[in-house]
Amino acid sequence: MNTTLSRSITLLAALLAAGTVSAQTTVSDAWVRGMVAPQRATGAFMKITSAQGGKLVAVSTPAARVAEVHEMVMQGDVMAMRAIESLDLPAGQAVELKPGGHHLMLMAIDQPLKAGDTVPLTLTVEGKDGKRETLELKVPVKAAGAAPAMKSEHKH
Ligand SMILES: [Cu+2]
Repeated sequence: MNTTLSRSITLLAALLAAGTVSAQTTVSDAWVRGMVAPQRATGAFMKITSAQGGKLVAVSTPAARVAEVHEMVMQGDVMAMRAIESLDLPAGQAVELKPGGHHLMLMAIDQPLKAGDTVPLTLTVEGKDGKRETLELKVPVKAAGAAPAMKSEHKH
């Protein structure tokens, strides 16, 4: 058995025994877009469901020096993205982070992320009661696809 996996299982068992896993929030279909040089930033996408409702307040990863929650907004005729303080997670409703919409932005990446890599991501979700829940994810990197919003354009 893979040692990292067995260590995770041991940790999970310890957490369950301690009763600290609430499983309030679940994440599915998570992926990170693979990067093409000279990119130093990319996006992470997933579906997040909070059983009781709350908000995503923080994201971090050892793979990037900066990680933010972003939204897409129209600025005049141009779609732009900007960081937001938190992302609302209505109770029992899957919130989809996807290209062209809300996403997690990973920036200042020193080591390009390529298809086949796995990126550890930590999400912090604050419940309506103010309690914070931490989700540790292992997110697969998929090949860089066509996503106009994430590409930088060079005009000559
Ligand atoms: Cu972004």
